[in-house]
Amino acid sequence: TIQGFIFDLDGVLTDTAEYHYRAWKRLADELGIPFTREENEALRGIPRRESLLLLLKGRTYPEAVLSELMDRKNGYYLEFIRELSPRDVLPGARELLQEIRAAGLKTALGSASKNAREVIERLGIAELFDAVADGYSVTRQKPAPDLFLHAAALLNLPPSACVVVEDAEAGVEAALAGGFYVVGIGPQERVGRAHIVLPSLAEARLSDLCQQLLH
Ligand code: B16
Ligand code: MG
Repeated sequence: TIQGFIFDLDGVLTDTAEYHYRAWKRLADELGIPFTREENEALRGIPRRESLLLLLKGRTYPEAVLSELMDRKNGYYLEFIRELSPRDVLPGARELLQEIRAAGLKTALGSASKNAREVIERLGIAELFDAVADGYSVTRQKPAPDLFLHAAALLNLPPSACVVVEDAEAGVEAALAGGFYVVGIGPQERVGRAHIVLPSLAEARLSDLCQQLLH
């Protein structure tokens, strides 16, 4: 039986991908590296350092420069997310979180972002989580299952009793590798390996999800 839900943040509960894009774009412009919205899609769910390396397209820099570039991008990102408010929670997300808690099940965040706590505070949904696993929680990133296993451990639940909700291919793979039920948010080409695929959380109801996952 299902006793907990672990939610990815960017792309599932809110669309911070747009702000990540604008911040990376600004950095890329400063470096004279072409970077499009389409290329940004490849950074979905990918941690900061790996994202930078993808953006650099094989250009190499000393470690100290890489650190400075990551800090610079994060500074731009922090400027953008200052504008986040409860209106930026994606349709259906808050309602589903509330429904899960009202049913007596547990909720956790499972995000690769080091800014995850700040984002959920600004969205006004921080108090809807029993636990937070973020970019500081584990070393091995998605598609390794570590982040979700950490979140499940914080909830005191085995993976087999938890559902992971993810929008990124690497996140779906991470959840499958950990032995979780997986709900994929987005196109079949990206999250088709999940047990259930939905376009968004807009119509998602707890009873339907559980029924479809356990059938
Ligand atoms: P930060 P998620 C991910 O969030 C984003 O999708 C990805 O674009 C970003 O690079 C990553 O977090 C790290 O974010 O730079 O804030 O630590 O989808 O795992 O919630
Ligand atoms: Mg995501």
